[in-house]
Order: sequence, then structure tokens, then C-alpha cells
Amino acid sequence: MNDAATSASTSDGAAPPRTPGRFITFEGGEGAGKSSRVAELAERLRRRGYEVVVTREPGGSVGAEAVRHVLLGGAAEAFGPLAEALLFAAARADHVDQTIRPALARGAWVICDRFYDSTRVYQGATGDVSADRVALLEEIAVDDVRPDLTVLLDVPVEEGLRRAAARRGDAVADRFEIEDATVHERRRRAFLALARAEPRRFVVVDAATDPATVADAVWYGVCTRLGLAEKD
Ligand code: T5A
Repeated sequence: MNDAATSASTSDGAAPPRTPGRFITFEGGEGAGKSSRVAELAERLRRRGYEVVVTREPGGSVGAEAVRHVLLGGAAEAFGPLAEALLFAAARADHVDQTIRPALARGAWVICDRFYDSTRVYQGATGDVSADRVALLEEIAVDDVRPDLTVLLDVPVEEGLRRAAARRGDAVADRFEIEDATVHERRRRAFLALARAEPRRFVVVDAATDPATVADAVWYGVCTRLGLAEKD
């Protein structure tokens, strides 16, 4: 449970009731199906009567969306991975303050398409920013707002890039998507290593199958980990 939703005390000093809000993040490589699965999960939870806030990174607040354009357009690339990591952290700090923390505090479920594990992988494991620096930026950006559950959609690199290219059509690929397949392969392995290191937070879903099967596997993972009944 997120501390932000539980740490305040009531005026009489008694601990407030535990709010039903939960924070779920989705991670994975390019074209893994994160946006699609996030939307489907949100719909399923709304049908159960939950308030659900869907958001994404980089972005999710006015300030962070402005930084998104700088990062994905490649304008910051020349300054190196550390500068990019600082920008991702600045965007994340605004996103947490303006969107995620308030939603959790009122008891909403927040589903975020990418969060700090993407920085650990893209700027850390494959960007050569040290783990210590990544951890420091993470601490500054999120404070106590950490995911209750992280769904890692695992898909072979070739399949993910194929899907991303098909969806993009004639549009230009972003600064990270255009990188070499070997870099994407290292990212896939780095995400899986994070999941192995934190098995209680992560659920790994095979995302190489058809959309309905992946969506059901995500739902099963969310229900079993967060204590929901699978069937209505
Ligand atoms: N980044 C981000 C960092 O470097 N550091 C950070 O800290 C953060 C937060 C963000 C980029 O920024 C980097 C990582 C990224 O490179 P983005 O534009 O937000 O970029 O895009 P991504 O998060 O990379 O997501 P993608 O747009 O690549 O794809 P998704 O969201 O994983 O996939 P989705 O749902 O859009 O699906 C892609 C296509 O595949 C189809 C869909 O219909 C769609 O056409 N599809 C399937 N097809 C067959 N079978 C399935 N099971 C399918 N699921 C979806």
C-alpha cells in the first residue's frame, strides 16, 4: 500500500482508515503492448466500481508532458544519459506531485504506463548512469510513492519492434525506439533481472501471445496479487 495514502492522521489524532487506492505500473520494451493492456485493465477495474486514473511516463502532468517532447524528440540526447536521467526525474517529480499522489490520497487506483523501472533500465542498465545515481534521482523524484504492483510485459525484441513499427506507420520513431536491436535485447534482460530481484512487486506476463490471452494473464496477476476476486 502506498504510504502517501495512509500517512496523514485525522484531526483527533486517530489513524485514518486505509484507503482502497492502489498504484500499478506497467513496464516492458518497445511495442510490448503496455498502452493497450493499461486501457483494458482500467476498464475492468472501472466496471468493478473503482475510480481509475490512467497515466504515463514520460508525461502525465502539464510540466512532465512538456519534458516528454524534449526527451522523445531527441533534443536532450546530445547532453548524454545523465542529463536525460535528470530530465526524466524532473518530469517524474512533477507527475508524482500533480497527478499520482493526489489520486492515491483520495483512494483512486492509478495505472501508469512506465515508471521508474524504465529509468533503471534505459538510463541505468543501458545508458551507463550508475545504479547509485539512478537510485538517488528516484528517491528525489518519488519520495514514498512507490508501486504496489509492477506488471512486466515480456516480449521478444523482434516482435515488439515489429508491432511498434506497424502501429507507427509513417510517423518518425522516437529517440529510444530507433536504437540497435542488441540494446533492446539488453533492456529486455535488464527488466527481467529487476523482476527477479523484486518478485513480490513484479508480475511477469508473457506478452507474445494474442491480446485477449495477455489481458487475462494481466487480470489474473492483478487479482491474485492485490486481493481481488477474479470473477465478477
Ligand atoms: N523512457 C521512458 C526512458 O528512457 N526512461 C524513462 O524513465 C521512461 C519513463 C517512451 C520512451 O521513453 C523511454 C522508453 C521509451 O522508449 P512511448 O512513446 O511512451 O516512449 O512508448 P513506449 O512506452 O515505448 O510504448 P510503445 O508505444 O512502444 O508500445 P506499447 O505501449 O508497449 O504497446 P501498444 O499497446 O501501443 O501496442 C503496440 C502495437 O501492438 C499492438 C497494438 O494494437 C499496437 O498496434 N499489440 C499487439 N499485437 C499483437 N499481439 C498483442 N498481444 C498485442 N498487443 C498490442
